[in-house]
Amino acid sequence: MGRTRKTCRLLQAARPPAHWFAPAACPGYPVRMSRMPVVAIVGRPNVGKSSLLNALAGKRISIVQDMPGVTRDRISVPLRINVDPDGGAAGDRFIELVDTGGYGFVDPDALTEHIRHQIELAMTRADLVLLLVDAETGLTTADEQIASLLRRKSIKTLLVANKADGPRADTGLGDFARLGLGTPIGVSAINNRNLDLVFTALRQNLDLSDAPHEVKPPEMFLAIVGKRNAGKSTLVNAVAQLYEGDPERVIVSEVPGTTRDSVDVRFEKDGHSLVVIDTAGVRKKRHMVTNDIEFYSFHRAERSIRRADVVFHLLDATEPVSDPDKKLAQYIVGQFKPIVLVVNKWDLALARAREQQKEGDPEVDDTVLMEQYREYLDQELRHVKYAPIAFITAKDGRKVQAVLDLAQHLFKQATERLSTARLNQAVRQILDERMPVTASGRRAKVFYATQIDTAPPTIVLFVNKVSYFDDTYQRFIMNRFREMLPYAEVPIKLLIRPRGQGSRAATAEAEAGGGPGATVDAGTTRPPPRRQALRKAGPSKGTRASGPPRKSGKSAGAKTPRPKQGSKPTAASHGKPHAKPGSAKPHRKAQTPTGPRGRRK
Ligand SMILES: Nc1nc2c(ncn2[C@@H]2O[C@H](COP(=O)(O)OP(=O)(O)OP(=O)(O)O)[C@@H](O)[C@H]2O)c(=O)[nH]1
Ligand SMILES: [Mg+2]
Repeated sequence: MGRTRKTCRLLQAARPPAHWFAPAACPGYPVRMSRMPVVAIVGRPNVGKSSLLNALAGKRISIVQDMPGVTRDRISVPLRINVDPDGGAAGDRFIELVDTGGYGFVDPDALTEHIRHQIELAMTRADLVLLLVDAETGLTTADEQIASLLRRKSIKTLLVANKADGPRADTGLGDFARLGLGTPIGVSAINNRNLDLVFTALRQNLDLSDAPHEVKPPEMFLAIVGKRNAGKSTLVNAVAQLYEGDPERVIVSEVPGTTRDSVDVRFEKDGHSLVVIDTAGVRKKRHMVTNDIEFYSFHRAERSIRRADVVFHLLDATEPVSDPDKKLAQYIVGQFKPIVLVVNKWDLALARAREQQKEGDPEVDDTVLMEQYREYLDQELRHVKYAPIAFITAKDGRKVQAVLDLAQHLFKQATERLSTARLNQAVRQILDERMPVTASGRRAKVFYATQIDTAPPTIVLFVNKVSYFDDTYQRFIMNRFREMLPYAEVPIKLLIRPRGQGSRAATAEAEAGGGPGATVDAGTTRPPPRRQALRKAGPSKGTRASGPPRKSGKSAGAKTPRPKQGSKPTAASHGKPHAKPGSAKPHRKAQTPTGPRGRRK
């Protein structure tokens, strides 16, 4: 499958098309959760800030580990506070609760300054800070330093002492009054002790009159995944710069493994919202098992993929595609998520190619270099050939809006629902082009096709015998679906079912994550409405029983020769074009310029 012309146009567009998620008219104006009062949890390392955030939110949002320095970025979550004395839903108000890194933590990865800067950003942007201290350890100099910093900056602060697991612990809390912030509320985040007192204090200390009554679920979750140092956080910051004028939303550094937790960053515009999820970078599993945090980070990254509507797989243009990249792409495909292969650091790739140019060589051409890189990716990531490829320079925000538009475009594709008539027409045409070959020579029949779900588009074919539709033939159907239906660049889930197995059972299976060819108990057996096979088996005039699809009609010329194997490193990865600029063969072409792809919005 080739990337469509529409996609290319989107990526090359100097000005992105106007749509709901255009950048704020007034960059710099904070639009994210704008009316939500912000409460930041601040404290020295390992006092239980993430545990408190999780306990208040009632969900595991932040990674909790019994060691300092786990949280680095600002992790934020909307928190519901009820202001109705009877607890009625009309009294719901929402605030933004922010978890921060440990203040004063000396990070072994030389990120101390970055972490401190993020904490200070959280403090200064908050309407209220919860200064968290440790009731077990008692008052420390570090607590005093933070309290004095908050006082100096005139930040409204509420003192909370964690690890006060019972009334006995409360007796020692008076000592913390020396911080000049009154006696702390003694809580236990892990035992949910006295959380109601924290909620009461929040109600008393925040102006909730303007706080929103509800937080609508975002319209799209966009996960950014990839190897360590590929530039994921840089891309998140580029988006934050675009929409909020905030280029420092998450920590960026050349230290591999900077991001540990998955960080949801919510952007809002005109009542529409998007959540971009920054994730921890992946690397070879054998390097990871020794380290608990990395293990959690990796699983949180995988979870982010499962939560996402669209996934950006970031690739570093200066590095070859490696095993973790392939496994990651496989995982994304296995989850049936629309994926964009986002090639980042294109500035460096181009600069490198130019540096390595020899005298007399033709000028390095950006477009040719991209074409070569596309070919390289087609070879390296064969199972995601349908995925669009985008080239960006996250560091300076180049093509960032275009790639966001592309995400939205894929989201629309994945959520498109087709009429049964249109689907059956497509299936009929596919069967006309090529029938399954059966070992027994018996006729394969499709009685009926129906779409039972979107995101991923899930199509069930009711057939006379499932085994007649082997993997090769299913791949053929999928490829043809991609050409004929408006799902050119997103994964499609195809289920082959025996006639009589009702679509409700198939739906149940789809929900349970059953893959193509999996069987379900035929509990519900609503007969398909059409008894007649869509196409009578056996080759008929103008059809072939086996072999490659005919080059007929719109599919003519559909197949583009596969790039040669083994022509490994790309122009971009090693700065050396593997074909002379200008000689790059055109990449697989859009199959049907006037077909469904051309018709896509
Ligand atoms: N030249 C150039 N450098 C970039 C670009 N994007 C990111 N970088 C640099 O690459 C390094 C890593 O960037 P990060 O955004 O922290 O990478 P990450 O993928 O979030 O890394 P981890 O969180 O460690 O997995 C930083 O030094 C960035 O400045 C780019 O488009 N061009
Ligand atoms: Mg990062």
